[in-house]
Amino acid sequence: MIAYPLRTMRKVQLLDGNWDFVFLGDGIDVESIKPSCIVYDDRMPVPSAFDAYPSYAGKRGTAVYRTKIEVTLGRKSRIHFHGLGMWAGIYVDNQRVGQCSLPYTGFWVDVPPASHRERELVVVVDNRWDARRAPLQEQYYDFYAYGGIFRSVEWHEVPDLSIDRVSVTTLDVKAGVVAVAIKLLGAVPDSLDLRIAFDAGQSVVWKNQKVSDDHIHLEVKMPDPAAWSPRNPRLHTLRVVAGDDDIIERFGLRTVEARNGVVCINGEPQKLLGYCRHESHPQFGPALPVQQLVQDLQLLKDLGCNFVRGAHYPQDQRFLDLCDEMGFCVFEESLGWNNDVQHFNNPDFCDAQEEQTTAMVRNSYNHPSVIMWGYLNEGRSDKQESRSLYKRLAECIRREDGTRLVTSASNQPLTDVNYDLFDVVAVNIYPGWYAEDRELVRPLGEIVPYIHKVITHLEKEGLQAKPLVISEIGAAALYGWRDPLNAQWTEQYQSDYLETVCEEVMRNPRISGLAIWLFCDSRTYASSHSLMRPRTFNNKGTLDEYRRPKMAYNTVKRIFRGDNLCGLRARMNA
Ligand code: ADA
Repeated sequence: MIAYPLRTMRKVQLLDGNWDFVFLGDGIDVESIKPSCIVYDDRMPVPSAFDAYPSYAGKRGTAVYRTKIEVTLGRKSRIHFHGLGMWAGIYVDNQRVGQCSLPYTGFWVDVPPASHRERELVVVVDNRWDARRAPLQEQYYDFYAYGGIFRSVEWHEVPDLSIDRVSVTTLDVKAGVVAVAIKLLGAVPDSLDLRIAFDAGQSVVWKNQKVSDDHIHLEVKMPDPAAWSPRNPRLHTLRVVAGDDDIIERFGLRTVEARNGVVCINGEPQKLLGYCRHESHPQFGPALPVQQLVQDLQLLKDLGCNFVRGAHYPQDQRFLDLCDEMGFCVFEESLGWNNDVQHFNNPDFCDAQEEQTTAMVRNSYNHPSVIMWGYLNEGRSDKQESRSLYKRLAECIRREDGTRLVTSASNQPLTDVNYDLFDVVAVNIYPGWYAEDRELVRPLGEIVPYIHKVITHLEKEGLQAKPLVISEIGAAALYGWRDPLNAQWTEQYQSDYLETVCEEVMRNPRISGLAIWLFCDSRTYASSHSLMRPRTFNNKGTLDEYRRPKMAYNTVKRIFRGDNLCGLRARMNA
């Protein structure tokens, strides 16, 4: 397994490696494909975004990946896809066994047993725009919509009764009391004996546990509890054995709450300082090797960050494991970008939003690093028509998880009609970049007054008890571009811009958090939508796409590493 949870009793084969591959082009009806008729003419690694590879760069159409695997005779199987894009149909031995229309989302596909040992897995992926087939992704979104099997694939052989997932919820940090919800699959009995062990310790038998709605719920006091916090990210494991199956989950003991406008972890105020980050590399697209994930987090640590906003889709579970270990706080969100009334009124879009948001929360539930859920980045939340979907998604998250903060990054900070639905007000603002006064050279003077204007508006709306996170703010700089004007696009302007922003955030206790747009330059659309995006990259990275630091790197680092908590403590205790 590439990430938690682990399994030790079932046979699991990691299918990463080189698969057969063919790109079929743009003329195919994916529903009429017969896997047995496909001729493969290339090889492609899994994971990969095929269109990040030079031979397929910029191509939109249908591509097919194929591999073969030897399994145990007579065993049921489940395939775990950790995430792909934009749409996929999945076939085993020429039979369609599943499909996925939720880019970047981890999901499972059930495979019936067969009377032969060798099984053929074919994944038909399609990266064409199609509002029905893949309603969550649109061409105008400001990040490149790749196609392919972006994340790992695992083949699990499962017994008749298996453990689907286990969710661990902190009830008491000091005493180490947790609620454990075990979700079963398959031949589920009315009651069941379980074995449970924390941190690879002695296992305890829980006899005859009642199953209701495929779940067993326990409240457990664990031995030797240690709290998780960003400064001291202590982790625990929990192993559950049910029949012939087991699962090892990793979790952290911690609480998250919003108190007097401040985000608190275990009752301690936090100033969240960090970046928005795309899963992006010019050579791999969103299929990043673990080495890159670690390097990105090391760079963020060096910058003095404790906060990452995973823009704008469900995160790689390996990345979240690393965030758990390294003490980052994460804002994870489902896929959306500037969606408008035509989306809010489209049942396919709304259902897919709910499906993806539910899957995101379930997949990431046990990561202590995730402290905040979001959705519909920059949707038209100034319009009344947005309310029903915004409300539906907030309710769906709270139904799945009542322990974390709910928000949505808004670019309508003065007119948003949905603030009442959130625990945290998150605003995306670009004063001094998309400047009010288009005649000014270096409009840095717009930044602080605009931040104050937003704060005054929130006070007027009676929202002072909700923490305020600036979930995006930033300026683009072309790597290496220095110029006597020091105007927009220069490294100097970006550095001066982020200096102004960071200093205001550090000195202002009303601001609970900052996620600068953007960690590193990231590939965006290649069509004429990109006329504001030189090189077809979003260039607001503090590092370029190869993670080379721009001038702003040291500026942000100097400021983030200063002290910022005094004001917050006073505010929290007010
Ligand atoms: C928005 C959006 C980002 C990016 C940014 C920008 O706030 O959420 O994805 O497009 O603007 O660079 O303008």
